[in-house]
Amino acid sequence: MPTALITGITGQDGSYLAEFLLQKNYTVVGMVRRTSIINLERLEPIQDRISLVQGDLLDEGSLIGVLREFAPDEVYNLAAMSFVPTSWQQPVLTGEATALGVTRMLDAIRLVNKGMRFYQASSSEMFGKVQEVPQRESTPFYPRSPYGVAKLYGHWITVNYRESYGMHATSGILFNHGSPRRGLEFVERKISLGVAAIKLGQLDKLRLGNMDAQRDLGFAGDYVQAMWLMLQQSDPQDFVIATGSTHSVREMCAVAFEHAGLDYNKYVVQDQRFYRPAEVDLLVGDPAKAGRLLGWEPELGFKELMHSMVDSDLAKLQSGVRLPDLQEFTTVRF
Ligand code: NAP
Ligand code: F7E
Repeated sequence: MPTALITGITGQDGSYLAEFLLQKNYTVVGMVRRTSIINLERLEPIQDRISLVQGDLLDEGSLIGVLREFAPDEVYNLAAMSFVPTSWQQPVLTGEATALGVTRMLDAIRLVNKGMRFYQASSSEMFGKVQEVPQRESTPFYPRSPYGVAKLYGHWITVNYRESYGMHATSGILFNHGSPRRGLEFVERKISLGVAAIKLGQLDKLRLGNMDAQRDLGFAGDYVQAMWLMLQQSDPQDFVIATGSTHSVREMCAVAFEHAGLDYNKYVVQDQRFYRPAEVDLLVGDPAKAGRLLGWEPELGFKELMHSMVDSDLAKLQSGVRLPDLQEFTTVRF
């Protein structure tokens, strides 16, 4: 059975991808960085079926060691500093992990065994100030944050290693995707958790930034399947993965609050602290190439996703699961 190495396995996508590959009978190895508190919450249901190994995208020697020890057939590079606002506060760290980290992994593969297949988690943030609507594989890039710039470097170095060394290296340009496992700071999760907390009388107001921004939002569980499909192609190519529809942050609020029987106008407060130095106003992808060549299409729709996230957060809060102090969570700028 093939072996897959997943960097970023402790993150949202890493946990869904690990589950998906286990179902396909892969041996799954996850690379985790050293932290003072062990953070394997998303992996709890599958922890005894995967191997975890320490490594960090900032340290090429650790990557070479992991590749030598486990000899994976496929490497999924999902690790990154992935939160856009932090990329303005820590632009150099973002460049080290999200940009140069990709080169470190590609170069480690080149040195150990360039026959390993490589997936790079690229992002619709590379389109930034969009040059075309909808965005497709041929749309010119115009990133609007240090994160977007770092991802663009990761994208081009993946293309470059493919063309320079004949490696099976693929860049998946994924549009926003969430789930009940989404980090609390990303807008759709901040909304679902806020709705649940307000419904249960644990929070008065939800503080948000720009509610006019529009995003093409799908379900992470659907998107990890596209990652795997890309690595099964005989010819490595880049793909846009998206739903093809877009929704404003205001619409996300309307759908989520309404699901809990609430009117968002009474609870949402716009707060300048959550606005960004440069915004990405509109993202909407064209997944036609993925449909045609991979046979991929998303299953869970926007409303169903928002509803499932609200239901999950209601259940978590009702069962007494400890989440960060809610007032702090909605006012600290992240
Ligand atoms: P996430 O939940 O933030 O997970 C990021 C992962 O990267 C975590 O496991 C984190 O480890 C790890 N990581 C960060 N820095 C690292 C380093 N220096 N060395 C090793 N591991 C490191 O992100 P996600 O939503 O699952 O996204 C997965 C990937 O897809 C990311 O590259 C993201 O930029 C990209 N992407 C995401 C979306 C989306 O909408 N979700 C869309 C397009 C692209 P810790 O647990 O230790 O922090
Ligand atoms: O913001 C607006 C904000 O932080 C979405 C990452 O997974 O997807 C994600 O990046 C929009 C922006 O995601 C708040 O201004 C309003 O326009 O949820 P987000 P993102 O920046 O689109 C891409 C594809 C990735 O690759 C990234 O890794 O929502 N917004 N009010 C807010 N956003 C946040 N976070 N918090 C607010 O209060």
